[in-house]
Amino acid sequence: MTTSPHFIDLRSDTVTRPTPGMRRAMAEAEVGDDVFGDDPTVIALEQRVASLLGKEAALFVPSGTMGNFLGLASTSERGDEVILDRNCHIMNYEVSSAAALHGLQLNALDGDRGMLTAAQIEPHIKKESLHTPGTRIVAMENTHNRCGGRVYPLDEMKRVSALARKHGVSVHLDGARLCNAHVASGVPLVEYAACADTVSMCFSKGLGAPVGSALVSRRDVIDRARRLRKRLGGGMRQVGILAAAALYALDNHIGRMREDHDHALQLASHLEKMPGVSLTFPVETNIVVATVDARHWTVEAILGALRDRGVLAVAFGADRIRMVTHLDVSSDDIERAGEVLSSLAATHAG
Ligand code: TLP
Repeated sequence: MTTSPHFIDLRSDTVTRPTPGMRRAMAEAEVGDDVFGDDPTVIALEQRVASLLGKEAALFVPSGTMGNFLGLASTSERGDEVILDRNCHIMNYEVSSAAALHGLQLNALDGDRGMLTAAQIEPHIKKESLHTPGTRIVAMENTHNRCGGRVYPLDEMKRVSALARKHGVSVHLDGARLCNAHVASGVPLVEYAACADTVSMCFSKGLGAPVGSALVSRRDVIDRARRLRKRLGGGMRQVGILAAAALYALDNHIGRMREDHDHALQLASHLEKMPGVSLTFPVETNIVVATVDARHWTVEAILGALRDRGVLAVAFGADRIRMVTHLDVSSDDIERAGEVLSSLAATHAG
């Protein structure tokens, strides 16, 4: 679907278009063939992200999906088991890549709004035996997309990490929106990253770059991931043009996420006032998920009514809608979206 500029596009924070400053940085980027290892802008980005997260090395990859896959595949063997939350992105939206491409068994547990605790995980950790797969990885997601952009409490992440280390299990962090977590909680990125062996972080979500994610880890893991990336056809050539956008985003777009979080709270306060609509989760960052009561609305009807009034959102399960704020949504847009929600509420009152 092509969206005309007058739409307020809350479908995802992936929809942002590069700003003029970002486009300039891309146009001016020094580039080289990154498969030969000679793209200076990619090298600068990888060093920057590694140091931002306090790890030895990083790898620029085309997507968060590939970052997650490489994080898992580079720290496991076929037939190993991964423990994760049932609602996480890896379980729900990555086309079973871990199973289909690397033969991993995913053991999904029911987290509390997306959060698994160490106490909950421990009884599920298996030692490899004649009969059982070995648990090789525990995966966490921060912020948690399906659970409304929830921030993983750092203390629990530390406990999960300590448990995993005790059992010789690796930890993967899907940090597609880790910067949102950092801005909302004030926890330094390095502290989150210290809880994990591999971290995937996206530039193409709240950070506002058009493409790209990074996987960060130890040098030997990243060397392995680089080879697997090539196998998947993800070795890119003069990709410094995209790395420049990511560097620009890291320089300019982290602090401003506060605005997105405020905007999400404003949207939530309007949604709460709508008859037959309730917030599914408290809003902590830039994602708002609301449950639609079938006695008042269908998800299709509410999305259609919003679209007719210039606001785009997405279905998020049978009875839920999701709105995501980002840098292409201004305070004026939020005000207008609020008016649209209020007018829909008035139409449906009583
Ligand atoms: N999430 C997308 C959709 O796939 C649902 C979105 O619109 O939110 N981890 C998390 C937590 C994500 O939310 C996403 C994308 C990814 C990984 C995958 O990133 P991409 O789309 O770059 O492969």
